[in-house]
Amino acid sequence: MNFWGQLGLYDPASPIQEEMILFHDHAMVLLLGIFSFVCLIGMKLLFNKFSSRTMLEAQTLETVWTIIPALLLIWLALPSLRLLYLLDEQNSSMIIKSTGHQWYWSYETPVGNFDSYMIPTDSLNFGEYNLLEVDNRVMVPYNVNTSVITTSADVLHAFTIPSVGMKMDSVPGRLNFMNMYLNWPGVYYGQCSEICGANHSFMPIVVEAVNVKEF
Ligand SMILES: [Cu+2]
Repeated sequence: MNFWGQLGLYDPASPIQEEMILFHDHAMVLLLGIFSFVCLIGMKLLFNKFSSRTMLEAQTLETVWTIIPALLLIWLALPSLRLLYLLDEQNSSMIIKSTGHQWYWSYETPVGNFDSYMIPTDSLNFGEYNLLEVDNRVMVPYNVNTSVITTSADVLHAFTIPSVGMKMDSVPGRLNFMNMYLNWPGVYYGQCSEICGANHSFMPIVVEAVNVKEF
């Protein structure tokens, strides 16, 4: 949890999510910079008496206001491309397959196959999260490169874990891949992120990262 409560991004639990937060901050510098500049110019326009009725062209000014934004866009695009290719990186020692169903997830892992249903509110234990706990968590070793493959058995779903920086569509008849590398032991929560029907809100994802020896 950050200073703003739960308004901002989650604390990162994987190198990819750390990179995404850095890129978010990088883009925010540009965004706030342009916003402040436009505000400043707007104020200047309001409070001066200049007139340019007779001005027909200004070559230098046009060159400057074309080249500077172009450079700013490159400054934004290069780290964005770097992050895009980092997301595609695959060198996994383990593969987990998750299949979306209406309305639960099923998993195929090296240690067994199982279904994972949400625990209804009236059967929660003290301290558990409402609408986020499942009966069978996915166990994954931390500090190990894992691939998650996702697909769907019926309609579109989306496999998402915000603190790990994962979000990918689960599409019937297709396999989508993403690398997952967890920095620390812990329990990471996510939810289906593609409207898939009446109980879309009730098919959470829970990944538990454990030491590779326990695993
Ligand atoms: Cu859904």
